[in-house]
Amino acid sequence: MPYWNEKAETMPREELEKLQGQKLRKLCKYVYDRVEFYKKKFDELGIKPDDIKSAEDITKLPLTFKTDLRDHYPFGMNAVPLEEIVRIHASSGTTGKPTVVSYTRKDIEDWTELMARTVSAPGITRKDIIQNAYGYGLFTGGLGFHYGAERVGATVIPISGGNTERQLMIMQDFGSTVLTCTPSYALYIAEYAKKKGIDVSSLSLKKAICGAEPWSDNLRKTIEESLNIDAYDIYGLSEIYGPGVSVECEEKNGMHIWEDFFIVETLDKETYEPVGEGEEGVLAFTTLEKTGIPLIRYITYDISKITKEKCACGRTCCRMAKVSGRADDMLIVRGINVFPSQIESALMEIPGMAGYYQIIIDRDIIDSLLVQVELTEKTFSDKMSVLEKFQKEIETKLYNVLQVKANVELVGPGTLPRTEGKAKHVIDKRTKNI
Ligand code: DLL
Repeated sequence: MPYWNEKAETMPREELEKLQGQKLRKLCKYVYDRVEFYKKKFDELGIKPDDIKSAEDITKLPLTFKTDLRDHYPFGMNAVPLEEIVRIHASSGTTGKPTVVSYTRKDIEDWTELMARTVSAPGITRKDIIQNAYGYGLFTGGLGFHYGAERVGATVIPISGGNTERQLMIMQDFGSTVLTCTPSYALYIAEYAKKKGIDVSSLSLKKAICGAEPWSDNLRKTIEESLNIDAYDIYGLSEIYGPGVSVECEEKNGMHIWEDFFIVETLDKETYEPVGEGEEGVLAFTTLEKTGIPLIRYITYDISKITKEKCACGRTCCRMAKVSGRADDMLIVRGINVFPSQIESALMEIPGMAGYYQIIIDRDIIDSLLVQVELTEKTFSDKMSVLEKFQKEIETKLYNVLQVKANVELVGPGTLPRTEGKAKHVIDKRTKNI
């Protein structure tokens, strides 16, 4: 198994949890002394850093929300003066100001270590040529992968996202063995290759590490088949460095969370009380090593579940299941909770769909849910009566999953928007009517 840091990755759990406790104690003192926001929170709860003795004491600590970062925009939650900050990243939200994250030199060094482990876990080595099609810039994907892949000693092509024609030319000419990009973009690259008549089996490409947005196992299958590769899921968020929080190993059985750097909790999405191991909830992360903007119990809104069972790869850190939705992305349509991920999962089981879809919600007197589904050339050329039957079948399937009626509109190949970054699957027009 290609460990990057065998000692850290296979540490017995007991030792790991002890280490987490020691680091947590140190972190509490660090933030109490340096971050006004946390000092105030600790004081309000009547806790002192010394009250924290072990990793289990984490539940005594305050929660941190994205709004806290926004309220202290851009640098108000930093634990060090700007002279010690060597890099800034930011993630653009749907509204207003971005969420800003500051990194010290130590943070960049730690993130590079995390990304080296992350790149290695799916079996990538210094022999690989990595075409890094995550965006370079304020987004963490490009530079995060770049540093980690270089540390491993792989050959990095810093191509960034976009210009798909050129992506394919470089892939052919340079013999890229690994593609790193969002699953939406991997799907588009596959589609483009097909359109251009490129025989994917003639490429050297073997693997892709895809993340930064939710994707179903069925979409994974489509990407793997259409590019003739293995695709691995990677999870992360800017607030917690960026990519490199967790990744699948070659077992493809959950994403390993690098627990010597983070304490992860699964919390009830309404009460934020801890739920049991294996139960779904919102993930919250505490950063054990960050010095620029350390975060305690940061609520991600991402819904997943955790297992601490040892993986067949030998790694001992816990694994998170694929993100099944976001607590704040849940759509309420006619009073029923609808997760976009449920729609994707159902659609991707249907042969004949191209992999692209869009969910449009509107309100006239009552809410309406429209799902536009893009078809492949082959399916689209079927007779009208066949298409009508197909449309009804999808509507029934969606109703069974969602328990709310969705109208389905079948659209022709190439109709729905493509993306080189994160896809926008949901258009909620109701906000303007309220
Ligand atoms: O997307 C960091 C990243 C870059 C991860 C490249 C993986 C690869 P943000 O832009 O801050 O950071 O967005 C973070 O994206 O809270 C999740 O909702 C979502 N997300 C990230 N990875 C996954 C994944 C980067 N594998 C937000 N599955 C997170 C589902 C994901 N959702």
